[in-house]
Formats: sequence, structure tokens, C-alpha cells
Amino acid sequence: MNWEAVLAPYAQAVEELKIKLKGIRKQYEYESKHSPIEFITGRVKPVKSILEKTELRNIPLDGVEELPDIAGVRVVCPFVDDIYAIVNMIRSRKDLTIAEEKDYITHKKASGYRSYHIIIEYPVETIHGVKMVLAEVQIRTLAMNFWATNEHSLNYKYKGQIPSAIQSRLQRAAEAAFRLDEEMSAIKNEVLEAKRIFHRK
Ligand code: 0O2
Repeated sequence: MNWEAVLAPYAQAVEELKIKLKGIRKQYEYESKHSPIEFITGRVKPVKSILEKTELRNIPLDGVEELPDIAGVRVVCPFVDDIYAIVNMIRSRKDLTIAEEKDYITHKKASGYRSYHIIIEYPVETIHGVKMVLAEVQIRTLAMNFWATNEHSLNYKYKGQIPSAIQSRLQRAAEAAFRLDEEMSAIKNEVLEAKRIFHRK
């Protein structure tokens, strides 16, 4: 399998989506408005992880396109309601179609994971015409991201078998992150006003 060729349209989708989302953040900056986007990251799933997932799900190798997250973009927001502003923005876009939405914020995963996922169908222009690819957009707060990246590292270290003592710490950390988001949301207007004063200086 020529992986470089197979993954090329996904790499292009990731780059294009990152540019478009960064464009949104810049527009907020130009208009001196609060940006619902703190930062954006993106990646193409490594071949090793693609193979693990296809094996786990009994997907034949020529069916890799079924995987929804070969192309992945992550939007990290300061506040919880910024997540929904981004979700609405994505819903109204004309350059992509929504295939599925997963709200792991109101329905957190058993691990404690919180995030909003949107699977999109995204058209990539190739020399052979338009190729539709699936991409996963993960939208989460800074606090949710802090938790998820740490948990992801622990999962990697323990090969998915995190010891129960650490697991219960992680559950508590997830709740602490949730409460942090709640507290920050409660004083969001104060924080935004403070930022405006700071930037005027
Ligand atoms: P990587 O390394 O980020 O690519 P499901 O079968 O529904 O439980 P599914 O279909 O894989 O899971 O989709 P889901 O739940 O939308 O998860 C896809 C991605 O979300 C994962 O990709 C992670 O990035 C993230 N994610 C989901 N659950 C967790 C979690 O409990 N902890 C952390 N840290 N991230 C999570 P990959 O391929 O697992 O990993």
C-alpha cells in the first residue's frame, strides 16, 4: 500500500481546515472581539494507529476511508459556550457537510473524557477531481484539553490499562476540570473586560 499517496488528501484536508479555522480567529482579532478559538492543532493519523483501528474493527485495508478520524483537527476554546459558537459556525458552513455529531460534553465518556466531536465530509480538489474525505473536528476547552492530553499519555504508557488508583485520580481530575470550566464561565464577562483593558494599555 502506498500510504503517502493514500494519506495525501487527508493531509491536504487537515492543512486547509487549519488555515480556515485560523482565519476565523484572525477575523475576531481584527474586529477586537473575543475569539472563541484559543488555538488549533491538526494531524493525520499515523499509519500504525490506522492499522490498529482497522484491525480492531475488522475493516479491510481497502476500506480505510471508512475511518472517520484519519484527518483530525482540534479546536481549543477558552470557555464552554465558545464550543457551541464553533459548533454553530461549522454547521452553517457551505464548504463541508456534517456526517455526525457526538456530544461528549453533556454525555461524558466513562473515562471522564469531555469534548464535542463533529465528523465532516470535506471535498479535496485532486488532479483527478474532487475527493470527499471524512475528517473529525474535536472541539474542547483548555481545561478539557489539559485533561485529555494527560490521559492520552497515560493510556499510551499503560497500553490502555491504566491502574485503577490512577484511573480514579483521573476521574477526580475530570470533575475538577469540569468545575473549573463552570467557575470560569460564571466570571467570563469579568475576564473578557479585564482582557480588553489589558490590551488597550
Ligand atoms: P488519537 O491518538 O487521538 O487519534 P468509540 O468506539 O465511539 O468509543 P471512536 O469511534 O474511536 O470511539 O470515536 P470517538 O469516541 O469519537 O473518539 C475518537 C477520538 O476522540 C480518539 O481518537 C481520541 O482522540 C478522542 N477520545 C475519545 N475518547 C477519549 C478518551 O477517553 N480519552 C482521550 N484522551 N481521548 C479520547 P483515537 O484514535 O483514540 O486517538
